[in-house]
Amino acid sequence: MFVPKKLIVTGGAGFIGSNFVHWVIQNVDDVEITVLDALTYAGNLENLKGLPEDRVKFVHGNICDKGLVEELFSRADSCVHFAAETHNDNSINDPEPFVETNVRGTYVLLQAARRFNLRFHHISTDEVYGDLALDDPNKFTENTPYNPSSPYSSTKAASDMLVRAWHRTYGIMSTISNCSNNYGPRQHIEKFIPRQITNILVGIKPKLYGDGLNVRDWIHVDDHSSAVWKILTKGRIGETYLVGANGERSNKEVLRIILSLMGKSEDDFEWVRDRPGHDRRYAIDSTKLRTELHWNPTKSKFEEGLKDTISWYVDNRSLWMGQKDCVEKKYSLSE
Ligand code: NAD
Ligand code: TDX
Repeated sequence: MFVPKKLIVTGGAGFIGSNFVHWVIQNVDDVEITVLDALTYAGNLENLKGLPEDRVKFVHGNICDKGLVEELFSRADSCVHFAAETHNDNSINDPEPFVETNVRGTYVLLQAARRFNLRFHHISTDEVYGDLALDDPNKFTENTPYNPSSPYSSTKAASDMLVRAWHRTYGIMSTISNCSNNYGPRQHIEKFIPRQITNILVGIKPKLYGDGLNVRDWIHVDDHSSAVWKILTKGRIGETYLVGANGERSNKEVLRIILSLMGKSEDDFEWVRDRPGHDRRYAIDSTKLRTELHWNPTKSKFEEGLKDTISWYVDNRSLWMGQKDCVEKKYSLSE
């Protein structure tokens, strides 16, 4: 078992990274965290509010900055790498930052992990496997061939390949996890669930792409965090673990639940143009993680999780209100 004492969390001011830092501080003693985050449009220092200053330090910087990364890695024993450009729609409009951060940024971190012999956990996505037909009885497993569809998922696939090669060639102490769609507090309002919740709150109709039948496999962000901690501390070096909570739902189904929980008619939404290259369905088989590392999700009641998530956006308007106009203006150019 590996016991992290000085952990670097890249992208820790974003959605999943910040929830992971909160989760670790609540659940683990004796570990100090340094968050390295460039505070792009997706990062927000408010996401780290309330954390103890003696255990969590924030460094404003870019993962592509080799000097800074080496300085931080020289004083740490481990790194969980969340930092990325993460939104598919943005990657279709402008792929360049995706190549820079997701591919080159991961390369810079790997070189530093190699030099300072850090335990390195790479956060990735189920999207690297492409998509499944709605009636396909199979789910993604660790052995599914890579087949990414979008500029976003192709750069995540490339970063996974770098991690695998750096393990095999240089022997770095790495693991990879590929997780399904996360939901919960602190997610950027460009993403599906928070976009629809905040649309309803400001009086805009929710927007459904295509025919609304695309399926995503939803997992609560806290369950992702507990899985990452298991893999970081108990995972076998060089291995990949898929993370999922059997949460398959069509987009239309999810939107109807949100509308109903927010006291609206389930049909009170608008159809908009489909995303180019839109993946049809994702589904994760997480048997390896469950049997080998005895991980189980504890927040599988989707309606309950959604209810809490809606409350969070209602209670934290000041965190997203300033961005709402800008996000919707951007969408209106392509919808
Ligand atoms: P996010 O967009 O909310 O946050 C990304 C964070 O990374 C931000 O704080 C941003 O400022 C930071 N960042 C971006 N470029 C950087 C750079 N060059 N240097 C330093 N920091 C930089 O993303 P998220 O949804 O929390 O996703 C986190 C990770 O999880 C990503 O690697 C993503 O691919 C993966 N993932 C996400 C999901 C999901 O459903 N959101 C599912 C599976 C995997
Ligand atoms: O307004 C919308 N209407 C809509 O129907 C938006 C923003 C999305 N959608 C659809 C597209 C997808 O089928 O909802 C689904 C979810 O969309 P996103 O929130 O953009 O997520 P997705 O493209 O599935 O990717 C997410 O999960 C995997 C994350 O953004 C990635 O970072 C992660 O790797």
